[in-house]
Amino acid sequence: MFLGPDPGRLVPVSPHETRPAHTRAMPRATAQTDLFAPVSAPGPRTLFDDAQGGMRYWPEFLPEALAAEWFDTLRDTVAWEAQRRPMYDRIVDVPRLVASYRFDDDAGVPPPLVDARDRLRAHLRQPFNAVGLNFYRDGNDSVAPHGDKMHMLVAGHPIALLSLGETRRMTIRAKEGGRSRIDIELEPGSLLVMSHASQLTHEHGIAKTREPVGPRISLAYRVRPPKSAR
Ligand SMILES: O=C(O)CCC(=O)C(=O)O
Repeated sequence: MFLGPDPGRLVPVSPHETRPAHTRAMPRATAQTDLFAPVSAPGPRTLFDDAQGGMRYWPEFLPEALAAEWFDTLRDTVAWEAQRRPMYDRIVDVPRLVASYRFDDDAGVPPPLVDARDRLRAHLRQPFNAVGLNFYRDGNDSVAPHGDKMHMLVAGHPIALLSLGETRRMTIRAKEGGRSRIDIELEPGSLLVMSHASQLTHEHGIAKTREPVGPRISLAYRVRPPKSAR
């Protein structure tokens, strides 16, 4: 359910939509969206719906002080990697730092990632077993529009994105049907949940910005297939 006015600055945009965001009706949740039913935090706001829950946003999933503490700890303790990847005929820098962990056991995993996993497992009732981290150092860092690689996800389980540090804008676009667009400001302590199905129908990305913006860390929790199955 989405109730305006919009304190989280959620800005759904469609080529045919002229009404202010807070006056627009949003799709009703289906019975199946109870899969994502919260047990604690208020909300969520529905960005769009599908048979597996669509995309939903909880602006204050984590207390502010805890989000700030986790940001500092992860910035200082994670072994961040600067990656390079082929693009056309060149090798280019991935425009952010990355890291990842699997929860086969919790040894060597920074405690905030285990705490966040446990909160998300309880909140969403999903068996998250892996987390990918992104560190956007400033407005020059970004992630190109994409959907997650389906063969690296267990079907039916959502992806949960926790945001720490500075707010950055994510743009979500439908792949077909007019490429309608949603811009959402991912605030510190917020949670964005994307259904498995939505990775086929929509792309999400964070563009570079010229606005002065400090660092942000995102934690993307997923249900990955067993390693032997890859
Ligand atoms: O930083 C974010 O919130 C998005 C990260 C993302 O799209 C990804 O890890 O695939």
